[in-house]
Amino acid sequence: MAKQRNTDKKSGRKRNTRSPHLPVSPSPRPPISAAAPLVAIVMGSKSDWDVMRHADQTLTDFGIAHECRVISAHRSPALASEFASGAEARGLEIIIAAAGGAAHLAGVMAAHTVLPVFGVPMKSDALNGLDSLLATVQMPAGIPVGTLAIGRAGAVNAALLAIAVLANARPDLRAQLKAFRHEQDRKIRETVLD
Ligand code: RP5
Repeated sequence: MAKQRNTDKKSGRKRNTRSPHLPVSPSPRPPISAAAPLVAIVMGSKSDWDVMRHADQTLTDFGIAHECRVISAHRSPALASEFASGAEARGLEIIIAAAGGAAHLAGVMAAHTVLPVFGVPMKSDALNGLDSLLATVQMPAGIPVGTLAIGRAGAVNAALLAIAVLANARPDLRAQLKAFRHEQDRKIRETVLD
């Protein structure tokens, strides 16, 4: 990637180096593009990546520092617990967890951290993702998981929801999110059917 100027020539304000058109807010919160990831996208298997890459892309489009990795609640339970327990200390603010079938990953993440956890149920071969949806959404009271739609829509919306949460304390990000909504609205209004 080409090196970009970190300061806006006109205003003299620091630039967001991942989204160069956005000035970095002088917010006490870490800047959106801090080297340390603000959002983690974890998934139970590499087979989930084709869907979860849409969450990755959405966060990238908004210039959010994030990390993506495979962690299984069943196949690597110690790693799952270790990752979630250490997430807050590493500066993460939100965890997006995707899993299919007996989809316990989001719940296990939530059990080990007070950070917001958003679950994305993966479409399964056996039950088309209904199993994943119910396993993710039916958390007992006390340990919340915000559950999104099955598959790609859930992956994109988990990222957008994470952005909405981060935007509460980051005015520039909120403006970016509003511009995104405005653009969607414009496209719908301008849609012409043959
Ligand atoms: C879950 O089991 C994963 O999240 C994935 O959706 C599903 C199937 O995993 P693989 O057998 O494809 O690795 O743990």
